[in-house]
Amino acid sequence: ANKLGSKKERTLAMIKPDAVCKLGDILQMICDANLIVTKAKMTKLTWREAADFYTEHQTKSFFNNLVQFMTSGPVVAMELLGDEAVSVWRRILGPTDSSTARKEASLSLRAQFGTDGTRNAGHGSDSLASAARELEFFFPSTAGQGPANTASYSDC
Ligand code: RTP
Ligand code: MG
Repeated sequence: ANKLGSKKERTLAMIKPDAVCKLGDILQMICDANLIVTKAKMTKLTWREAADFYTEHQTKSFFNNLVQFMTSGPVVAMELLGDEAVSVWRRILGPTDSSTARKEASLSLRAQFGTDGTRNAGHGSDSLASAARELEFFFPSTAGQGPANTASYSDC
């Protein structure tokens, strides 16, 4: 924790295929929440990659629908950095089911851009441990990655 008692964290945010066209609005929400984008990548997941990413859900009834959806178009994966980034980004996303999200007072990302319980616009790591695994999934660490991307923000 820093002197204000807050914790800088990194989390993996993913814009799912149904919301990639809303990237501009979503970046604004990230910015408004005082999170910064330190890595970003657009990619189309293969069936195997999506199944591997969501391996904890492989026995769930919705698993096939989920993988089908996640491979239906490109996704945008981002590393977000900020105070309590894991929970802050989850709060921006809102409830898993977009219909539930729309019943809440706050206009979350899923309330605005999601459709239902599966097509729900975004993903966020649910813990620091998940964040470490999911960041490694999209942004594998290699030797000599160069200077931290955060440095550039002071010139921006
Ligand atoms: P995520 O992992 O994508 O950030 O979402 P989450 O933590 O809010 O929800 P989780 O339980 O981890 O579920 C992962 C994703 O599976 C799809 N899903 N479909 N009943 C359903 O049809 C159902 N339940 C979950 C959603 O895309 C959910 O985000
Ligand atoms: Mg989850």
